[in-house]
Amino acid sequence: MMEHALVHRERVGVQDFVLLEDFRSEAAFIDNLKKRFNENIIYTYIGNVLISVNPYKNLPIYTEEKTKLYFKKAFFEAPPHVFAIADNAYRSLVYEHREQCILISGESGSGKTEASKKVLEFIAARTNHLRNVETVKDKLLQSNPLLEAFGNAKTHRNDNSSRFGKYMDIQFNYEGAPEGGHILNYLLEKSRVVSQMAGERNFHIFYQLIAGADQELLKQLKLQGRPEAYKYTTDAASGQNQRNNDAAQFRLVQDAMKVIEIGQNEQEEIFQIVASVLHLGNAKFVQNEKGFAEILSHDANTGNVAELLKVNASKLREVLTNRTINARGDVVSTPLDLEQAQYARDALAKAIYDKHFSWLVSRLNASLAPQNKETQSSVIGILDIYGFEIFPKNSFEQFCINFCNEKLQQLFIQLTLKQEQEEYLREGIEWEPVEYFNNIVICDLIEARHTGIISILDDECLRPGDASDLSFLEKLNQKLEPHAHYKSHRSSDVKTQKTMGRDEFCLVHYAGEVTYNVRTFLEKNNDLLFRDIQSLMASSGNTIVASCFKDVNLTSKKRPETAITQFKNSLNELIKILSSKEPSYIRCIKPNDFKTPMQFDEKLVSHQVKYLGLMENLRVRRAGFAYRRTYETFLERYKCLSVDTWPNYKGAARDGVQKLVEVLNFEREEYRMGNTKIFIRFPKTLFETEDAFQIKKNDVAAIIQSRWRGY
Ligand code: AOV
Ligand code: MG
Repeated sequence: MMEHALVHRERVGVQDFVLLEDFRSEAAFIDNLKKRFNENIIYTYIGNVLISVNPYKNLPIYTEEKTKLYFKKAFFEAPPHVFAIADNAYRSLVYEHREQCILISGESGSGKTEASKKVLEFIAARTNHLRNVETVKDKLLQSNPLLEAFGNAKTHRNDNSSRFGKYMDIQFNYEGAPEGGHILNYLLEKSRVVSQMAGERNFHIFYQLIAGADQELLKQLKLQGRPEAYKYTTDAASGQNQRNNDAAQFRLVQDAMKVIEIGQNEQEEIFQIVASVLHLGNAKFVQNEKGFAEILSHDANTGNVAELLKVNASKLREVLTNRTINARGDVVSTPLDLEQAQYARDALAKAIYDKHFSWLVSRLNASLAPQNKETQSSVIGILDIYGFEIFPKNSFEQFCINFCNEKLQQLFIQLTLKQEQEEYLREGIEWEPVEYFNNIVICDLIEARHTGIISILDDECLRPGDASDLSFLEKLNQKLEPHAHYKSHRSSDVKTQKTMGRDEFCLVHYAGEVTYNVRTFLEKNNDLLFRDIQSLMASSGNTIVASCFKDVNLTSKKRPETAITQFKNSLNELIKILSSKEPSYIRCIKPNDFKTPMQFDEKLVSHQVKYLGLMENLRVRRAGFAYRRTYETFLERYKCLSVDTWPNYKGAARDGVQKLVEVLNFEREEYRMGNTKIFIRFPKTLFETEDAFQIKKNDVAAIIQSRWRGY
């Protein structure tokens, strides 16, 4: 016999948070998530927002059979799923011609990248029957392992952590067949190339190449088959298992390159670049009698770099140990001390890797570009970007990442409220305004022209003379101190005074307080590479390296844009793109810090529920009506509850529903009749209706085979 609705609800919770009796209680919210998690149900809705809790184990919910279950289904017709989001977006695009984007957020390790892959896989399956999609689909799917090899790394939080932000458009033709794709990448964490926290690793590709290359390739790249041999990859201990895995992954990367049509020559050049970065890390400086850095002419490491990148070896040694300055027409060369030379070497390694990563993305884009350029394609965009980060010590990178999250939260607020308002308008129902926290004040604090943190930072970077990280902080303190979302050691609040260092400032983000250490802010924002290093690289015989460095205008007097300004501009571009599309949201939650299944840490989850703004989201959704369905759907389910509509009803669905609510004694304040939908204010009303239905159904169970999955 079917489980009674009430018992079922007790065990697996509600499938949409709007159906929680006590929608203001965070405890009830978390309890619902936990119940479901313990039953291996990782997905739950808040209206049309999908909440996903990382199960840290493979669940049988992505099979071909399950995939098909979501073809052409409305949200409530099947249990909540990332496939439902994907199918919904796909249908809106193809049948209603509204461009779509799927925004995936959540902290590191919460399952964003996995979710984005599921969306892509679903779309591949969904369009399988259409003509000529095979090659495009393969390329789209294979773009993931390729980018992950170069842009992901093992961190404490995630063994496969994305260290770059990614926005990918899938382009469809008029038939709804995928015909291409385009990727935008954001801010690769390039500092990882030269150093990693203890226990973390460099980007996967370094280890994959070392473990997976055959003897011939190793010889050609002058590599030893051990990551410990290289300074940039020594840190993370790697057992034999790890090595086998890296080797296997390397073969997948090579396969992916084939699918993407990256030819033999290009592959060679790519691996030469990866290898040259490893050799560069081992470059040895000695101190000469004058106290300056020197590289001995027989230093094999720089020799290898020069050979692999096809640049002049002695010139390379020279630019790594000297800096030429063009002072009013006079070219002066100054020798570097040891520390400066090491800095120059690391800066070069980071620049080569970072630029080559961007090159790889544009190479992918060339391969993913639609064959038929004539027709206008429409797109579904997928955003998988780094989540909010709060570390014990936060620097420039966290500042950029958290700023990005503020912007996306701002977009989320605007769009969810807007969507809600628009639905009310469409349905002819009066909109009831909702109070909510708008984080625009924090966005302004960071990016406002002339007065925001970014502007102050850029001013300090451009100021000649004694500008330093600390003078930057001083300016922040002077200009921002009274701001409600800014704190420093000078704050009037005694507790803040005591806990904050003299080289720190604190921002009260929407997701919580983060204390940033200003040291290295100027250097990272300036992101300077000495000119002579740059021009040497532009002369490289490796065509990828040459193209990466040559577009930098070496003669221009104008300073290039700072790192944060570039980031800000590309973010604002992104927001523009996203605002022009209809959004769907996937909010990912990490259940524990141990990357382990069946552990639900309530405190950890509670923190994420807060900073993802889920309670606020639910409140907005519930401000009006908890439940809404088209008249047809509602009638279809509940028609057996009135003799007027059962067993045969021929009239308009709206009239049928009107008859039903009269029989069911709905009070005036409990519901509204919109243009196409019924809106029910309280879950209780719906549950009573549903329970009445269940009781009735036991009588008529033999007659109706219900498709309902309302809970
Ligand atoms: P992230 O993208 O959100 O972190 P991932 O998507 O890489 O997180 O997920 C981390 C790991 O959790 C994966 O490698 C899987 O082992 C596991 N996982 C995630 N989702 C699922 C799922 N639906 N089913 C089974 N296992 C899953 V970061 O890129 O670090 O912000 O920066
Ligand atoms: Mg990721």
